[in-house]
Amino acid sequence: MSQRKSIRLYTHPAGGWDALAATGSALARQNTLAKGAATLMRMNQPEGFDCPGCAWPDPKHTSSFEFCENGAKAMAWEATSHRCTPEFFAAHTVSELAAWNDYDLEMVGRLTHPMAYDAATDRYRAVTWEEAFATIARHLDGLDDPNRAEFYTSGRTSNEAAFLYQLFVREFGTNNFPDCSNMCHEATSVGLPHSLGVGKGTVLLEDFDHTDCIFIFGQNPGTNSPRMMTSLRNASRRGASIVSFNPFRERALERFQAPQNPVEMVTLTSTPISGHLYQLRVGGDVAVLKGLMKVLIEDDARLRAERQIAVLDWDFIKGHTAGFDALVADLKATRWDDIERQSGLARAEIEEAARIYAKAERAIVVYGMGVTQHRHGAAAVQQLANLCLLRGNIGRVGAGLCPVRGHSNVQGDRTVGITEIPSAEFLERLGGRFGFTPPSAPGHNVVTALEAMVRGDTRVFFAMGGNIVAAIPDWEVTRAAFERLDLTVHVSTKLNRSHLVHGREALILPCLSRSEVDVQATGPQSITVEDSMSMVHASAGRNTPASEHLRSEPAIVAGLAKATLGARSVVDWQAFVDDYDLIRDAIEDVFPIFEGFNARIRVPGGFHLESTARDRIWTTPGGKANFLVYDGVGEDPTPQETDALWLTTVRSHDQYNTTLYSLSDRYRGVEGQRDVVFLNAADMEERGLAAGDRVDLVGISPDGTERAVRGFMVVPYAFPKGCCAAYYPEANPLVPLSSHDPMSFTPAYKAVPIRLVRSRVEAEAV
Ligand SMILES: Nc1nc2c(c(=O)[nH]1)N[C@H]1C(S)=C(S)[C@@H](COP(=O)(O)OP(=O)(O)OC[C@H]3O[C@@H](n4cnc5c(=O)[nH]c(N)nc54)[C@H](O)[C@@H]3O)O[C@H]1N2
Ligand SMILES: Nc1nc2c(c(=O)[nH]1)N[C@H]1C(S)=C(S)[C@@H](COP(=O)(O)OP(=O)(O)OC[C@H]3O[C@@H](n4cnc5c(=O)[nH]c(N)nc54)[C@H](O)[C@@H]3O)O[C@H]1N2
Ligand SMILES: [Mo]
Repeated sequence: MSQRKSIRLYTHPAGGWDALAATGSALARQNTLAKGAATLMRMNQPEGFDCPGCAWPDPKHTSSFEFCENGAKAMAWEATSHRCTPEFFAAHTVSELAAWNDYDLEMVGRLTHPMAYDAATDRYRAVTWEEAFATIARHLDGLDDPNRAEFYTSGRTSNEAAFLYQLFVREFGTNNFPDCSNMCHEATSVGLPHSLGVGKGTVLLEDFDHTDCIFIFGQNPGTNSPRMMTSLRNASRRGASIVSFNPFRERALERFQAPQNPVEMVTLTSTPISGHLYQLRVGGDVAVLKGLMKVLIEDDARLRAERQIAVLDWDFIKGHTAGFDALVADLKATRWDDIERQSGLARAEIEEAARIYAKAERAIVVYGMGVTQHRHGAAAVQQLANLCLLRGNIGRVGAGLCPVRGHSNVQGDRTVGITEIPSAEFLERLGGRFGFTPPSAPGHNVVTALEAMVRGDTRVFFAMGGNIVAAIPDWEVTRAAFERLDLTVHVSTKLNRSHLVHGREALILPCLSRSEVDVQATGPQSITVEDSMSMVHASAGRNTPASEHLRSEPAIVAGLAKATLGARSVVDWQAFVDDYDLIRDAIEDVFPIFEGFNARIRVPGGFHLESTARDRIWTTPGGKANFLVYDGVGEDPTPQETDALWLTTVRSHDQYNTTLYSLSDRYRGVEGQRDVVFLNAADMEERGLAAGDRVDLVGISPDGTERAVRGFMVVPYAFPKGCCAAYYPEANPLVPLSSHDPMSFTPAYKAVPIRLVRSRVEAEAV
């Protein structure tokens, strides 16, 4: 579909009437107006289903309807009346569909039948579930080593499905669990335990009602977790300071008109959100953090000497932490010149921000992909923890560290065992509960799985949800690797790129979505999810399934396990499918933190999974919270070539990861197109570029391989000098697979060195 193109400055606050209008048109596009409205009212209600959008918590899942534009879009996208049927597949070859854009692919609608690729006709054709399972079993059975199969998970999968999935995969014999979280908050899961003993956040939603100050690094709440705007708006109105660090002046960080608030809506007023919005350079976070801490430490020394006033929380530092002296030594050795150059901010700006932080009795530090998706994402997360620890801002009401997770159950999937590096204790409990010996060798994450595929070691790729082919870096090599596989299988709700870049044999298995009723032998089932703040609650859909042929994800895992393992299996798979309570009992047996699981999810709002750091119990080897040193201030901002720019890749307001709700990005003023690059005026002038010019983005290659995306339109934007931005996933071919964090293996999606080269396409008037 072509959509009207334009570029214009957006002058309204975030939210407001435009959000309501956008919701209406999203529902209309999916043809779900009547059903859509009813479905919306059941979302995030005690008896309803969990929003399939982001992982931000709901006010106890007990309150009345909370409007969220992007939640509504996610729901409309699932509850669409469009269908992707066997007739559709019969009418289009896969080669033809491969030329469609991602928006048009998903707009076809919900998948209705299991489909298998037929090489003779280059089409997908309908097959029965039994045929599909038999095909997978044949391939898995034929492997000389179970580690030649990869089992991907995307974070919408429920705890119940994820638990069964990891059980099957481990009984089959591998720990190869590439997971969307490897591209997302892995830097948190891997970096934070060294600091705090836990790899999760330490705040609850109510902490936002008690905090004096919120620092937000590299996260765009107005788009990616819009319900967070309620907390930010309330905090701002209470007088709490909100400070953000982002190369974009994201509109929702500036001001927000609450669609729930009749006065703001009618009077067209709005609430300012971030009193201080610092436009740091791409990759400038560590430099800023070191600058902030340097100021705190220097102010503390000075004020204690002059007036006996402490800026640091000395009781906390002495009683709870280790590594303070090494941190101070490193900060003393860090030069302001380097901090200013790398961060793009003036010393005075960093001092101003540090003093806001120091004045706040209770502070929350929030962060997202702008911090994690870097070559040293995990180490950067540890610097955020340092900042909290200096003032004892962990384990107190109104204070703490708040990583904002992505997919609605990405955190839960990890909690119930989707991990390529399982602990010995977990494996022992799992094996003990079921009576088998799970494999203990570490498996693959997304990057190492792709490397194994590129080497030719992998034969089978199975995906529980997601669209990995579009989400990963370095498309030219990684896509070729998918095409060399013997079998690719995707459990999906919509047609996407991963079905079209496929192995010799390929299957699409259509599953129920969260808003649909899931009826098994003992009646309608509910599933559970864990949000960003470790609250676990039940979710039960009510809509009629998009097709009678759909199966639930737990039923699909069970079908797969029965076909593959047969009588070899020690698990009664059918019993689990008949009654999901039994899956939850098994989860509780393996993970003691789920004690009383079935009873506790029947309480509206669910329950909180305990976090030791929140209670100031440090489960690190030394029993203390650790200050950790980051060597340097971040990567060199001018890699070799003088005309290099740091490219960051971001989400538009109208996409959910690789799913595009439209081709527009309202708050950044871009309509009907996504092949654009945001660039500041000075960088344009230096390169002789004008608005509307077409350029190729060419990667500055670490390995001699040319990586480029072509014909992107230059959009002038107030962006820091030496940096530019383009959309994910269009810019993914530019990210080298080798460019990832050595600790967490997170690809450096937010720092890609590139050059701009004028395209051989004509400029357009804008
Ligand atoms: N509607 C909607 N909701 C979503 C998603 C979606 O795509 N659409 N995706 C879900 C998922 S899986 C995730 S992980 C989250 C993602 O949510 P976010 O973490 O908000 O992800 P991004 O939009 O990729 O980037 C966040 C911000 O980082 C800024 N940024 C870029 N580079 C840097 C940098 O070097 N430093 C700093 N400080 N900032 C930088 C960008 O300008 C952007 O504002 O949202 C989840 N929710
Ligand atoms: N350049 C760049 N690349 C990035 C990022 C970035 O910021 N920049 N962000 C990264 C991040 S944070 C993430 S999380 C990944 C996302 O990677 P993925 O999680 O793999 O991708 P999604 O786009 O969320 O997956 C969309 C597909 O999920 C399927 N789906 C939707 N709902 C369900 C369901 O209920 N069940 C099942 N089985 N399938 C369902 C649909 O078929 C849909 O097409 O991308 C990463 N890639
Ligand atoms: Mo994510």
